Amino acid sequence: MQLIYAAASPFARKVRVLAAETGLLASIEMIDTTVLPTTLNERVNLANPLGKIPVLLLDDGESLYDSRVICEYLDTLHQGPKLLPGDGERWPLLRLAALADGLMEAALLARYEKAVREPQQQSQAWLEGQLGKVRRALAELERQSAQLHGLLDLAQIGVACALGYLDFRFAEIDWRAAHPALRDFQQTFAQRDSMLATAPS
Ligand code: 99T
Repeated sequence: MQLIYAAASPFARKVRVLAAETGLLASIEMIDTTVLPTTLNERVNLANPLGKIPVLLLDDGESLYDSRVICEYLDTLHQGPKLLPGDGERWPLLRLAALADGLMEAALLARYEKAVREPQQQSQAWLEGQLGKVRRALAELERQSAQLHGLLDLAQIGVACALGYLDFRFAEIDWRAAHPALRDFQQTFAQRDSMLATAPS
């Protein structure tokens, strides 16, 4: 298998952390790339018509996207404890993972607004709208932080990658001050080898 990824992508980081945590890293060749909504990337477009990464290229020529699907697929390939349980815990966990993904998506749209659009095209209302989603997601993650303890699961990985993305692209947002439970969670989680090895730079 091959994973098309970018070091800056929190979505790809989720997959890379999951692969490391489940012992699958050795079976995945990592292919580093760069993507922007305004630039064609033929290799990515061929594998994913949406032109987004991560994309997992399977040995039979098929590809899998997006990060949620790839994570769920990889979770079927290892023998260890599953990161996406099949029982009653599944739905709250998936909702928490979706909240973390949504935080990343809103932050990414704000990032693109600032980094990709010309200054005269940028919309303050758009930026404020996306950052409002980030703020509300943080508040809800803080409220649900008790769910982040226990055996490793996909929600923990997603939340850690979302918070890491804020630190990477939005260092000016001091999310730790108002979210002490998330701060404590991240302080511990970010020390895992899988997180240290995938920290964006
Ligand atoms: O939107 C584009 O055309 C290119 N952007 C991407 O491919 C981003 C890279 S993060 N990935 C996604 O939006 C994937 C979202 C999808 N739902 C998933 O995989 O879960 C780049 C971050 C940065 O550079 O700051």
